[in-house]
Parts: sequence; structure tokens; C-alpha cells
Amino acid sequence: MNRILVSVLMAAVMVAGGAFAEQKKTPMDSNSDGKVSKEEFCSAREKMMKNAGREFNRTAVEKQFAAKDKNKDGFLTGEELKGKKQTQEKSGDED
Ligand SMILES: [Ca+2]
Ligand SMILES: [Ca+2]
Repeated sequence: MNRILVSVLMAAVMVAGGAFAEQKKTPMDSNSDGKVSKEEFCSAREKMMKNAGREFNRTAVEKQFAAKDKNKDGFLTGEELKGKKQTQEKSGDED
């Protein structure tokens, strides 16, 4: 009986894993090389801030970039970009 449940779970895990492995294009990655450079990150942020009618603070953005760039290679890749949905949208005390 449980064998069906197990195989359903296995299938679900495999599907989830496959979806995960699939490269999602990041809007920040303007040259589509699969990673976001500091320049791309800054200009994306700048655009975002301007759209929101807020002042762009490059120093703060570079700090955010450095915080995300866990392996310090100067680029944000998939793993590092996953932490995207943090509370930074509502921060505003760091400016
Ligand atoms: Ca790029
Ligand atoms: Ca990195």
C-alpha cells in the first residue's frame, strides 16, 4: 500500500529537483550570462529605486551585493540570488 505513496513522493521530489535545476533567467542579468555582476546589480537596483521614486544609494547597493556574494567572486549566481526575497524591500533604515 505504502509503496504507491513512496513512489508518488519520489516522483514529486524528482520533479521538484528538475524544476530547481532549470535555469531561471534573472531580470537583473542583462547580458544573460547566467550571473549578475555588480554593475548589473547596481543598475537593476538603480532602475528599481527610480521607479519607486527613491534615491539610489550606490554604496548601500554595493554593500547588499557584497552580502549576497557569498563566495566573493564578484558575481551573483543562482544559489546566491535565491536569497533575493529577503526583507530588503522594506528596510530603509540602512540608507
Ligand atoms: Ca550578467
Ligand atoms: Ca558569487
